[in-house]
Amino acid sequence: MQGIVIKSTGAVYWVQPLDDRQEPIECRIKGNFRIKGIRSTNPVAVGDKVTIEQQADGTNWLTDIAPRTNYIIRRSTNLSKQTHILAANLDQAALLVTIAHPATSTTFIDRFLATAEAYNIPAILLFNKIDLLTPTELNTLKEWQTLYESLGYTTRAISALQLDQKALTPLFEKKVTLLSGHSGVGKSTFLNAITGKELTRTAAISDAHDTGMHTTTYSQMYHFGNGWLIDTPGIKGFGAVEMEKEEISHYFREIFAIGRHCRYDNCMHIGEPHCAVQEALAENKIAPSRFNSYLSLLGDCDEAKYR
Ligand SMILES: Nc1nc2c(ncn2[C@@H]2O[C@H](COP(=O)(O)OP(=O)(O)O)[C@@H](O)[C@H]2O)c(=O)[nH]1
Ligand SMILES: [Mg+2]
Ligand SMILES: [Zn+2]
Repeated sequence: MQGIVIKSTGAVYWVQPLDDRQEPIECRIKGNFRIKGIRSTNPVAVGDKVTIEQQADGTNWLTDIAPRTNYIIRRSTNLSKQTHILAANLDQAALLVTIAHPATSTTFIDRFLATAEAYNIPAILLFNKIDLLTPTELNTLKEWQTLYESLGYTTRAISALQLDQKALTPLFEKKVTLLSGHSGVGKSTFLNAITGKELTRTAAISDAHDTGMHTTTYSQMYHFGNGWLIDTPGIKGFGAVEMEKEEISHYFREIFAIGRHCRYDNCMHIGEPHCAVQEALAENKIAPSRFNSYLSLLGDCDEAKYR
C-alpha cells in the first residue's frame, strides 16, 4: 500500500494511505533501512512517499521509499555533524516571522531563505502578530516587507489570532508547505486558524524568556486545501549544511546577480579588488542586513572546518 508519512517520533511512523482510507496507519521500519548518501538521524521523514506492508500479526512495516523531489535538513544539534531531515517533497516553505514577541532577526530570516534557495524551494515570509506591534515596529515591518518583496519573495502581514483565512488560502492550496519559525511565533496558532481546527496545542509565551514553550517536538503534516501544511519543531536556526563556501553567495539573490559584475569569477566579496558587491553595498543597493547574513553563513563554513 502507498502512503505519505505525516508524522514520526523516530521509532514510529504514521502513514496516511493514498486510497480513500481516512485513518493514518502506524508503521515501523527495519533497523537496516538506509538511504544512500544521507547521513541523517532519521532515514524517513515527514512528506516521504512510502510503501507499507502489513504482517500476519497485524503490524505494519515501511518497506520502500520513493525518490525525493527535495528535502530540507538541519543539524541535529550545534555540536554534532549529524543532520536531521525536517521534511521531504516540498512545494514551498513558509517562515513565520515576528518583529517582536519574540523578535526574529534578519539573519535568521536570511539563513532560512538561503536554505530554501539551496534546495530550490520557493519561500514565503509571513509576518505574524502584527496586532502587537508599536508604530516603530510597524515601520520595521514595512521596511522588511519592502526589502524581501524587492528580492522577489512573497510576504504577508498577518495576525494568527484574527486570521483572514480566505485571503491566505490561495497561497497554500494544493501545495505541500513547510511551516517554520522560532518557537513562540505562532505556528500552532496559525495552523489552527487556517484549518479551522484545533490541531495542535499552542503555548503561552513564558514571561522569563519571551519565547513559547516547546510543545511541538516532531514535524507533523496536516491536510489543508487539498495540500499539506507541515509544522516543524522549534527551530533554533538554519545553517550552511551541505553548502560549499564558494556557493553561498548564490543563495542570496541580489548578491548573486550583482556578483556577476565582480572582476574575479570566484570573488567572495570580502575585500577583493573591483568587487561589484562591495560597490553596491556602499551605494546602498544591497541591504547591509543581507550582506551581514551572507557573512554569517560564510562563518559557518569556517567553523565546520575546525570541528
Ligand atoms: N497577540 C497575538 N498573539 C499571538 C498571535 N499568534 C500567536 N499568538 C500567541 O503566541 C503564543 C505562541 O503561539 P504558538 O502558536 O504556540 O507558537 P509556536 O511555538 O510557533 O507554535 C500563544 O500564546 C499564542 O496565543 C498573534 O497573531 N497575535
Ligand atoms: Mg507549536
Ligand atoms: Zn565581489
